[in-house]
Amino acid sequence: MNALLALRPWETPEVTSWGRLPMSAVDRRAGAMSLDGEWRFQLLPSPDASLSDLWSSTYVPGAWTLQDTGDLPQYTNVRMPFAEYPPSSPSENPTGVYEREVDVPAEWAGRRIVLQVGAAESVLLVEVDGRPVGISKDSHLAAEFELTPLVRPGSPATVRLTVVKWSDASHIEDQDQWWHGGITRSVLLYATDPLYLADVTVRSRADGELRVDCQVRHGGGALPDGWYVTGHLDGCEPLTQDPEFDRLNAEDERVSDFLGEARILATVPEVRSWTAETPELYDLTVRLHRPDGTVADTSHHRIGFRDVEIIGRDLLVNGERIYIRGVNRHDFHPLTGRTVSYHDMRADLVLLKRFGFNAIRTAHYPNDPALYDLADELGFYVVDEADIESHDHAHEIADDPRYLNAFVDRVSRMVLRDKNHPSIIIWSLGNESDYGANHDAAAGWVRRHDPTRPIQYEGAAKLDWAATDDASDLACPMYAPIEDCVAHALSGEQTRPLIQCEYSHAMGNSNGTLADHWAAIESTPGLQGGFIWEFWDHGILQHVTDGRPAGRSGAGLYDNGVAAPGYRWAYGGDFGETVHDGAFIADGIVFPDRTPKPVMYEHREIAAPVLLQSYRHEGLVVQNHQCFRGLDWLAARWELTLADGRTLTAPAELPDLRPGETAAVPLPFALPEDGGEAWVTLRVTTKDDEPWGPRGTEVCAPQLRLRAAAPTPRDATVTSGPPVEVDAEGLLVHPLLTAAPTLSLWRAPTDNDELGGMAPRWRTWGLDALVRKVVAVHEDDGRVTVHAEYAGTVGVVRHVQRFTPVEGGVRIEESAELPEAFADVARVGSVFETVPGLDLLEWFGQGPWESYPDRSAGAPVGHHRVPVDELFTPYLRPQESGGRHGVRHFTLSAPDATGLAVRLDEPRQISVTRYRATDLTAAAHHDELIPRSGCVVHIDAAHRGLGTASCGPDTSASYLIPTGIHRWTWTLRAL
Ligand code: IPT
Repeated sequence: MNALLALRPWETPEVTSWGRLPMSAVDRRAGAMSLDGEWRFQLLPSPDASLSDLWSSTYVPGAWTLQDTGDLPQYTNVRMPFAEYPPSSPSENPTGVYEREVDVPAEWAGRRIVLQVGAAESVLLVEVDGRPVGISKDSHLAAEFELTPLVRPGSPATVRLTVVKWSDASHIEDQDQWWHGGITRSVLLYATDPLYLADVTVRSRADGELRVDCQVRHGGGALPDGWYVTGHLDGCEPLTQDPEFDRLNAEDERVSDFLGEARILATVPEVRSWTAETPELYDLTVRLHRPDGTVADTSHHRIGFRDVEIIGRDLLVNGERIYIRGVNRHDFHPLTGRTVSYHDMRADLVLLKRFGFNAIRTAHYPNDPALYDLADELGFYVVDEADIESHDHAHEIADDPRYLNAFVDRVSRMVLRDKNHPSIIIWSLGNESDYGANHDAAAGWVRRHDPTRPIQYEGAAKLDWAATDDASDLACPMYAPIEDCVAHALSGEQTRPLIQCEYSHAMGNSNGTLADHWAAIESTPGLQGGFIWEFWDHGILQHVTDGRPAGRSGAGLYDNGVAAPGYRWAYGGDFGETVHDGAFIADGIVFPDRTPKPVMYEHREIAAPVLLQSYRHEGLVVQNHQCFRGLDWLAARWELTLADGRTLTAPAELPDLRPGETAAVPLPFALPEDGGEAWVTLRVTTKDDEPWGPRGTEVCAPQLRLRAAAPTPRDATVTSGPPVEVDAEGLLVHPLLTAAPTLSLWRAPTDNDELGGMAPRWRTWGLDALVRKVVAVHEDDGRVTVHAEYAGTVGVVRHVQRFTPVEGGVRIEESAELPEAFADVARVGSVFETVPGLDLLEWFGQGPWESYPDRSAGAPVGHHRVPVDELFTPYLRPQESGGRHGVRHFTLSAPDATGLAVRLDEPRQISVTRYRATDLTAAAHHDELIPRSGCVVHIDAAHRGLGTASCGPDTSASYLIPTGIHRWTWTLRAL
């Protein structure tokens, strides 16, 4: 038996590693030999099981749970997937054994040889040629082992990596995500000189001050004399070692015999400082020289000069108060799980940049190292979070001395790895692990090692946002109602910045009131933003027939958020798990293929670098809504939208404004007298190529209303045309409709409706199956009035429809009286269905993307046209989708321009889809939906806000539907 296994390290939390090298910020990826690729593989039922002679193969890096090994992904949120208490793990404990031969290059003779395993979950045991090498835990940080005495350059060595899936460590890796097993980041082998740069710590301030601290170790023990370091920073004079701080040479009495230290000090003149808006980076090369001047080791860093500090209750970057327009991001890919490529990470960040995000919390563990390089380069503020979440057993573990070592180990190794990234402005001690002495120990380590950055930990700060003596330098609540945040900021008690670590839960059709959050944040000193939960819908691409994950072969089998026929996006329960948390894993602002959800446009507008503030005295007020940049990187064009269908454009000259400044600019159009309602939009694009978007990429489109609609004259009643026809049930008979307009109070419950408790209530009230009864039908003068009752289980809605013939069609005046028993319903409105063939929706109202009453800030008013099939947003679990807010009129037409036209009495919420609300309610996955050939059209007198009640606050009271009488009027005409 493997000697390492005999120690049962998977049930020993005190053992965080054995034989593992210290973590360091010296990046050895460049120049290393990659061991990625196919490895021999066996999946054992437990770590104690014997190996057989039967090897298969599997790809590294990659989760074995996605590679047809028999072990599948499982999704649980808070609860552990097994019943054992910490530090125990179940006896059925899949254990992957990876093996391959490695040809150690002959030219590495005399060098120090190191194996790096990028990430393995959750316990890694390393052997070379049958000899034990080391152990490591922490599924999201690399582990390095020195192989020098074990391998012979020029000869092959057999490397065996054993990965135990469940362990004491699983109990502190209980994050809200899929459980996988395997080696999820690259494996590599590298060589250094026996004397090497063991660590490099860069401190670079916004005023150009640079300090580089180098640690040097000697593989052979004592440090020889005469070694020195130099540095090179682009655009600067060569950097030399600080003579006052030479701990490399034995003549210096402070020198230690096994650890050398040297320091470089410099001041960079006219430094270009780093911010997320201006990610200015400098290339720093640190060289370790032998006494004869030759170079023994080199370390490259892309550094940024910036300051981060907290003064009072403000978090400042380079002395400026910033806003955190953040998102929580997991390492995720729909085919490869937690294995993500550089290319994919770049695409994530580019997309976020295009939609105005400036911050990332690496929820809930240190991400792939390349993520931070990209954040430095593209410009993001990062909260780097340690791999600690003990959610299910949080209270017990936070003070459990057996886990003390693990807490400090995980936090300190993250800081040691990542400390030189300018993007990282805050360290996070982890997530949802209560608060105990183990956190204080970790915080103490960080405060000593890196006094240049604040620490946050939600679990500490939540006990008292105003405390000053806990492990968190910020109050960083999750899902706090905005009123509570405002009240705290106004209370006079606030002691530290308040930035929500999670807010606006993006599960399904969600993120209601995001704009209201931001209105409060930007008008309340003490509030600085937050991180939306979360970036990804973690849907795994799965074969529908046999439930297997598509794995790496599934590349390209999805488009626009939808899986190809025969595939679907799996969520909890779809791999046959009995213990799971369903679709709670699908709560991102992008689909599993990174297609943006409509909320992204909402965010883009909220985060706009330019705002249109007001329109007065024939002029517009433009504001620079950034913290550091001018507007010179942007180009713009004015657009005037008139109700009569015209859209005029004019070139725009953006004023020269510093951050926060405003300027009045003349209205670029003479407003036509006759145009009715009028809106001006500033279409803002990038002026030049940006690293995240080519020249001409739309950045925002702020809009202002210039003129309100004049009251529309009523269409004259006609008596000569065809009479209005209703059937025996009092239902309108119309050649273009296959289902007459009836009253609807039901929407296919959103995840917020379900988990927030509204939908269960609506079902109890019978709103999904109201029983309609005609009470009376009157005809007078060509008009028909139908009185009906819609009965639920606890109340009856009286509904009146009055049909009046008008030129070319019919006017429909409706009223519905909602009894007190139906307080807070999903919608009040009409629903009807059309004949097939009407495949294009054109409307005047907000768009073009989906919008709802409490999520409509990012959808400008305009004349929009979208094919019906593209109106629907394919949320993973089907639900209310595809709504358009503020619609004044619309047409639904066939290619030959026939069809129907609807004019509304005032801007209303509508939706046009291929699905009835009941179709959507009945389906669990998008692929189960069968589109109807006609359109299902909803016109709502009132539509409830979306809120975020699946995890966090519901919508606010102003977006709820009052009881009492609702009235709405619309006309229906044939085109
Ligand atoms: C919170 C978690 O921190 C996050 O990981 C995720 O689970 C999120 O909620 C919901 O999706 S914890 C929650 C119980 C408030």
